[in-house]
Amino acid sequence: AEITPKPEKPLFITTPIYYVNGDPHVGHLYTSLLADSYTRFARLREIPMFFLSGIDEHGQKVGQSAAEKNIEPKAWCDIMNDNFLKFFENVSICPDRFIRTTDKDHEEAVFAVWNKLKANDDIYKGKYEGWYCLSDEAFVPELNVQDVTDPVTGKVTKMTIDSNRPVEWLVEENYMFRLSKYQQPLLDWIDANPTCIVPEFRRNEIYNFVKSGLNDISVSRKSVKWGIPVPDDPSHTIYVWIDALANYITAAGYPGDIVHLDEQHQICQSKTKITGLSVTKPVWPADIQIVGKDIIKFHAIYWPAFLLALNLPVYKKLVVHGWWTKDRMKISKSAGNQFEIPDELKIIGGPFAVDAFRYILLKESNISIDCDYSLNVVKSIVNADLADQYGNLLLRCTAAAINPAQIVPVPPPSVLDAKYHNLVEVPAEAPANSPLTLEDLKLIAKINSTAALVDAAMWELDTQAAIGAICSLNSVTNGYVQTNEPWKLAKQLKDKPDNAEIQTKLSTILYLMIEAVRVASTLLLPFMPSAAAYSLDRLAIPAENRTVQHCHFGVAQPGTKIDGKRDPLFPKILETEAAPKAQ
Ligand code: ME8
Repeated sequence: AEITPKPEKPLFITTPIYYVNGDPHVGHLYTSLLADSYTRFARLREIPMFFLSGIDEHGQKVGQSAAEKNIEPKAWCDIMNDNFLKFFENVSICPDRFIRTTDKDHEEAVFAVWNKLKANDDIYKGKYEGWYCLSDEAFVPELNVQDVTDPVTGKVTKMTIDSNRPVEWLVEENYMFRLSKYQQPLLDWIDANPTCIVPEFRRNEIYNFVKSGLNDISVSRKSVKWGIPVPDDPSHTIYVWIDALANYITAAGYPGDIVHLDEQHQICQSKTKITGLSVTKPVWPADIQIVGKDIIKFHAIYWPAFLLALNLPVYKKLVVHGWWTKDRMKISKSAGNQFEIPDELKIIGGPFAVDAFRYILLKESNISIDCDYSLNVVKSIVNADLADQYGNLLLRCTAAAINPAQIVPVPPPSVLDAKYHNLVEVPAEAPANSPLTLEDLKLIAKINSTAALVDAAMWELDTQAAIGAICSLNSVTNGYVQTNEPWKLAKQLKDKPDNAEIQTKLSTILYLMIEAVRVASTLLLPFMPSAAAYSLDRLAIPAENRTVQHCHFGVAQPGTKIDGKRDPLFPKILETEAAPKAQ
């Protein structure tokens, strides 16, 4: 398979901006990891990227959290901003801009959005009377509300059917947005863009929902003080979802179209920073907007409608993923079933626990499913993929018992022939006049075909398939090492140092192993940035050779000194460590 061609403009990728009514948890981490690994992969392909994430600071929900702590809302948001930044940095998530909805340029963009909608008569003054769900910060139609009886107290509460959260009756004079006017334009947009919402079943859901009819929505709140005031009518604040969704165009420079970045917007200044960003071309429309399925309606209906009303192009693709669950229940702040990530990192242990954790989340889930988190999952992935396979392969390439010279070995020139750089189909017979066997060619073909598989999968944000392709390379390499038993050859060579045949065989096998581990490590950089870079350091691969372009056989420089330390990358998790904690 060919590698997908490079796009013309910088790719703009976004995550939702997270509410600061509680600390970040694994759900936020997962969405951000999808964006971070995609960005890192694109950069390995030398594609310019603009990665945006941030926090959603306004609204009743955040305002209440601050009130409960007896802190001014802005001061509370400052504390939470630091928590989120630290969290991101600790897990090597490096957006180019980390936006806050209290940022000055955002407030100006929101004013501009409001004024334009108002000037176009898309906003009018009306009255909202109906249900409001505080947890979702959403107005809820009657059809989506049900009575839920508490089995113990017998108390009846009105709850949303979708998210199973309480609602309250709200009567307010509000500004309304003419969503109904955009029903047909939305249907036309979905019709014309087969991949505007993925997975496809979500696109179908949205299409049917829009088709069934859209009501105008309330876009201001009178009773909420913690928000951006409505221009010329400060007795209202702008509904938190208009404010929040606009963040994506604020970062793109709205009402202009050029990205402005200053120091305070950037995080990960330390060792984890990926690359400096220079954006001189407009980045809007966003190429990929990633969200969880809980907020699909806001992103697949309201947001495109606002964009159409603003006369801006709609994003190219909305990627909607499922939930991380614990015992099949969505992990969330309100359910209180989130776990402490540092505890999980302790269980994983070793110098690269963060990398292992990133790898686990990205391998175990894909965007179409809900995924249950458990210690068994953690244990099996760490032990099988990372300790037994990948980590062990690195040790074997660099171990003195197999590689006593501690160099990238020097195989005969015929092994390094350029014709093997692109070999992906194994010929029927082994080549004449070459030490390469059919087994060797199979491994070379595997090395050469893995990058294209990872590339194709990452383009679809299928981290599970991308990591699966790398695992498959590692597994083939492992099989190759088991079959060829290079440690035996090394032992024989110790006894007969002048035996040219053994020498050739060992150097060829070892060279192939190093090439396989080098390519696997390069392709693992997006998922495990520190561990993979460490492996490449051990193999003395220069920084300029750590790109997708170099993910083919024949790149490692024979004779280069390597680093044969013996510490394992990923210690195995023992049975006792993974046992469920005592109640
Ligand atoms: O909704 N599994 O913020 P939020 C997977 N501020 N992903 C999860 C998850 C889980 N259990 N829990 C949360 C908001 N997420 C708004 C967004 S955007 C303009 C405004 C992730 O803090 C997932 O991406 O409730 C979900 O959509 C998002 O966090 C919700 O974060």
